[in-house]
Amino acid sequence: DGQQSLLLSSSSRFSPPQGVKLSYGTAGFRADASLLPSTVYRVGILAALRSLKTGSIIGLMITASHNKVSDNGVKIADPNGGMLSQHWEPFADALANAPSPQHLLLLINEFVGKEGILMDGVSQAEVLLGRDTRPSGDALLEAARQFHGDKCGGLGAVFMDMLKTLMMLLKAWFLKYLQLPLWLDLFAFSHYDNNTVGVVGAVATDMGILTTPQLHWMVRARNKGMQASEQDYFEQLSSSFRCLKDLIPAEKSKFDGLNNKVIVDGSNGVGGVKLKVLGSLLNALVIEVRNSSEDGGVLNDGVGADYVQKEKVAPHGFGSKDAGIRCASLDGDADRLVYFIVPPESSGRIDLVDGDKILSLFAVFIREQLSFLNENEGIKNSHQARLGVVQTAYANGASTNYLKQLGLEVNFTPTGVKYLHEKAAEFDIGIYFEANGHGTVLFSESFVGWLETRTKEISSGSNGLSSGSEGKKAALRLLAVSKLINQAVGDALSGLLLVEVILQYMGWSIHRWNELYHDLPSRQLKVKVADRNAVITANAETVVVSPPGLQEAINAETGKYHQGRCFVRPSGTEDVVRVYAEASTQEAADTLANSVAKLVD
Ligand code: 16G
Ligand code: ZN
Repeated sequence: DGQQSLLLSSSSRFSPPQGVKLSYGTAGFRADASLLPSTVYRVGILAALRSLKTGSIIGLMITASHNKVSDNGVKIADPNGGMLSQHWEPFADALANAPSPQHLLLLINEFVGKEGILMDGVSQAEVLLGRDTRPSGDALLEAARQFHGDKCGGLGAVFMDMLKTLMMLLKAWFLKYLQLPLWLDLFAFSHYDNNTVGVVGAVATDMGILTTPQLHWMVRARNKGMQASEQDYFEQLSSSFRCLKDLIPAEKSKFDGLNNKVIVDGSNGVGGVKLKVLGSLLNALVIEVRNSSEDGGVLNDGVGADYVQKEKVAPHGFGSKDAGIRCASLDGDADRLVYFIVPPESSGRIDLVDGDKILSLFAVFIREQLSFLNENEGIKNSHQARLGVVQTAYANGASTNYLKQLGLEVNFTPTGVKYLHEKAAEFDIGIYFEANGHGTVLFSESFVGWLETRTKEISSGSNGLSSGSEGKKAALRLLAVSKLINQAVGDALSGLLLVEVILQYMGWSIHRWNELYHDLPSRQLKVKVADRNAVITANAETVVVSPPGLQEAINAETGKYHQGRCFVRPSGTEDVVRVYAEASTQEAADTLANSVAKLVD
């Protein structure tokens, strides 16, 4: 009938791709952009439902990070700015793969019932939309918006129509086959009869072109009742950077001209543009951006943090002219950051200063500040902050040794930000980084509250901390770090500012930083297999539990190498099994990786 055809026509504009099984995966849905309109449309529904369920603002980001420019993707930011609750991922998968509009409607209703999502005519879903610079982003954003009203419209017309249709259809089916009118009454059908009264309203606000961490930051800030425009983001980062800069002891800041300049590869994406804005707000640091999206290069093509970290070569636009200068690289959506040093001769190879080393730098600095706090008379009986670091199996073994030797608690989780973030949130200060450059420093609310009280007492002179003492400065510095570094998700822009100000504080060159420890040689390979999910791992992906016998075979190979370490895991973003090997020489790491790759094949 009429309702049915309305529904069919609206969904047929966004029918799911044939023969493709979509999975929410490690970082949302990703695929060739041409396959994604239906997925983004459906994630639009998911975001609205998530907003209703949590009574909070939800983020929807359209990006495929470091993937090639023809790909795109979509992921959700939860109310606290973190990743979508893992408990909703199966629903996301089911939605994306629903073969027909009828299936889609049934799924939604079943889920709404199961989750007890309130559709009371009062609650309103609110979703912030962001996208990176990919050419497909604009059209995909429109697909997401189909379910929401725009800011002025208030109620999402299509969302409303769709739900109305959905309810009608279901009502008919349920009455006919299942005789469940009571259950349906829970959804207060009468409200749907009038177009002007919505049982559900969904408002989507387009925040424009953003880095992924900017959108996560905004969602978090909005839900905390704070100012959350892009300008607020820049203000908060730049003012906390200035605060940290002003707290550098005079005797420590011994700089030559080179040391206040960093050259940044923007991966031909969104990060470079934003970094230019941020840089213009800072006096104490010169940021030269190359490979910004407006420079005309192809996104992630021979540029960007993923390329630099995996290939260990300089990105396009960098060469021996940059030898000795501090260089950094962002990925396509600016949630990853690595540093590197270009060698004097154009050998191509670079010295990579990866996520593990960024973590180590942060750990050294924060540990020092905590020891200043603890040494200080005035706060003897107070909070002993728990500092923890979180890594994955990809962390270079030398970094783990270094951190342990500093006396730090090192924890391991599977690959993927959601796992690391969750673990880091257990500490007063939790630092997490993946070797690939994604990471941040999380401060517990109670510790931030404690720092706030302390620093206020300090400024009113009412406690034992003498003004100008190292204890006071340490408290102020940690508070500034908690404002500078993104609390929602790893953020290359805030990470870069923190690295820069710590280097200035330490008076360290990038070379000095790089000497904290020496990476063990490593090799990564990928193996195409019939079914990558046949490989099942445990212990933060360090052990294969299935297929049987594989781990024993890997152990036997690894045992042949001095300082050998090796693991395999199915990729969450590509249809491959990944192999990682480490050993005392590059040649040994290469051979180990190759022989284990054969075992997997
Ligand atoms: C995604 C993850 C990243 C992880 C990578 C692993 C997020 C936001 N990103 O990019 O953390 O390192 O996937 O990819 O979670 P893989 O499973 O293909 O090795
Ligand atoms: Zn990314």
